[in-house]
Amino acid sequence: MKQSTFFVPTLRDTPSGADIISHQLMLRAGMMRQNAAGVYSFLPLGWKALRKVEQIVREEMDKAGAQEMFMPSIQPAELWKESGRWEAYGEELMRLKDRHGREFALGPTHEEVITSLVRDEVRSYKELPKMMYQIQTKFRDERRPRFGVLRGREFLMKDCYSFDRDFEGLDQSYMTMYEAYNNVFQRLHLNFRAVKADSGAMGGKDTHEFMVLSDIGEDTIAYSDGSDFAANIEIAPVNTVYSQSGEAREEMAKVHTPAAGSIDEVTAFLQTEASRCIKSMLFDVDGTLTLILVRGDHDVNEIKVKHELHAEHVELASEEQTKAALGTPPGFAGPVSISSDLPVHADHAVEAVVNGICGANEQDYHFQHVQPGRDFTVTAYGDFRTIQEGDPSPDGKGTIRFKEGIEVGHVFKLGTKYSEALGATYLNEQGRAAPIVMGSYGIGVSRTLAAVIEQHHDENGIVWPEDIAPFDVHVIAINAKQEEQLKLGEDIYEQLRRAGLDVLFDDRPERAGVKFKDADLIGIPVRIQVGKRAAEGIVEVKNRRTGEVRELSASEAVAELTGK
Ligand code: 9G3
Repeated sequence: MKQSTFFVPTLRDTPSGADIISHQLMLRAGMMRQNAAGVYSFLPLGWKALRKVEQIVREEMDKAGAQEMFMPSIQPAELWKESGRWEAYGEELMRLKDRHGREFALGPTHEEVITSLVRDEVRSYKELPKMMYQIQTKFRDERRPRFGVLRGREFLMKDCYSFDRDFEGLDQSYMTMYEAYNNVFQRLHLNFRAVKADSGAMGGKDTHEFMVLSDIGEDTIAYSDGSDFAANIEIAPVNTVYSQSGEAREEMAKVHTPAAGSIDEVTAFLQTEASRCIKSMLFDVDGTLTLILVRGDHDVNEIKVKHELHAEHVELASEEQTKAALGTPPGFAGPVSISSDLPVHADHAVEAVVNGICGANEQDYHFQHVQPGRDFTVTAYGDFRTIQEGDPSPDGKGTIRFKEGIEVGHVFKLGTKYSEALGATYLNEQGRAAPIVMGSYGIGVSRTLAAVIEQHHDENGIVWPEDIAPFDVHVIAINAKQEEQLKLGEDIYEQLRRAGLDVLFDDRPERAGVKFKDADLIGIPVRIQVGKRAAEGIVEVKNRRTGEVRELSASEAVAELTGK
């Protein structure tokens, strides 16, 4: 490809509104342009890079035995009504009507479509297991699209679905995909972790997210510095064993704490520490008001509340609900002398509190020297708090550290949630109808491309790993107005292309500085610079990552790059 014709509008300056490096560089290197918030065009250079990522994903899916197919983005609302998700999803689900007024969804994912396909076509256990995937545009109407394609409203996803006779089969499919994902992200030279995650609305039990470590990641990973434990902090389990202090237990006493509604205010006012406080928060748990207690230096984890209490819906009660149930604003809520039909669930750390402090369910009052079990009852203890840095790792090895991550992949064991909702059954060996057992596996392909740039750039621009660089070699005629430089550059360009390499040739009559800045932005790993010594047939071979420059004859350079 000659740059005199290539459509690659590079930018000198950082565009406003691009806050992260991958977004900035994808715009500055002329890889993409925004059409609307969260909606992008991939220009030729960006599209080439995107297809290289896609190709690695495709190769690993095919190797894993998945069959590529392609499903529509326009999905009949009926399917989403059958699965119950038409109502469940709000404004994020993009909807449209056809000319006859029929309702459709613009596909954010394809469980409904593929399950209805399999329902209609798969009859017998002999046809299972099956694994199908597609690489397709998804639509999700994010309220605040940002960070370029990292959180867009139209993006490229590889979504794969497995269909098995039973859960052992699903375990096998899941492991196969899990390994394929490791291969994909290793081949993309990404520093990533597979972390235990929350299946959220998808149901099912096992699920892992593949996280690219990055400070701008929106997810937080809790990982151990002494083992390979890693989990999304949303679900990272805490199994710390707490020791009780040996101090003498004193009688509970009410104390006036004027306008001290927060833990910081109470600990400052009473000159005590947060670990002696008991934080009481009222939640609506599937319609039942429930008091959740955690130690003052810990945070309630709502996803854990949902799991521990096997609830579908968990939401912090409103101030009115708290006043009605406990007769006090949230800042002074507590578990002492409350109506017995209000369940109290406490995090394990609360059980070890001695002479604790909690709200007295009265404006401006707390209790001191409170003893769980003696002064209030706990319906049940459980793991309700978010893990913290410094906690012991749940596997007993090492200490927990936090790291931000970009979720580039997510694998789910769906079980029979969709096959039962849509009636996708098969006749088992006893001739009886049984629901197909499913898994679903996603990779954000355009998001992954951005993640590669997040991890592979320097102050001058992108530094592509060899395997996914949009071109193999960048040839530059430094002064294209100089006949022998342009001619030698063209010869090298043609020889490399004939050898099957993907070559970008900068034949533009631009100043050297412009050419080098563009080349650094675009980030092709190997560069051949044809300059002053062209007349002697000598060129410079430059390594974009290390900056190393070597002088070689044109033929040596070509031989080295073509391996001949
Ligand atoms: C929706 C909307 C947004 C969504 C979903 C549905 C995320 C939704 C989860 C998944 C699960 C897996 C197959 C590939 C791997 C991920 N956001 N999810 O289901 F209607 Cl608006 O997409 N799907």
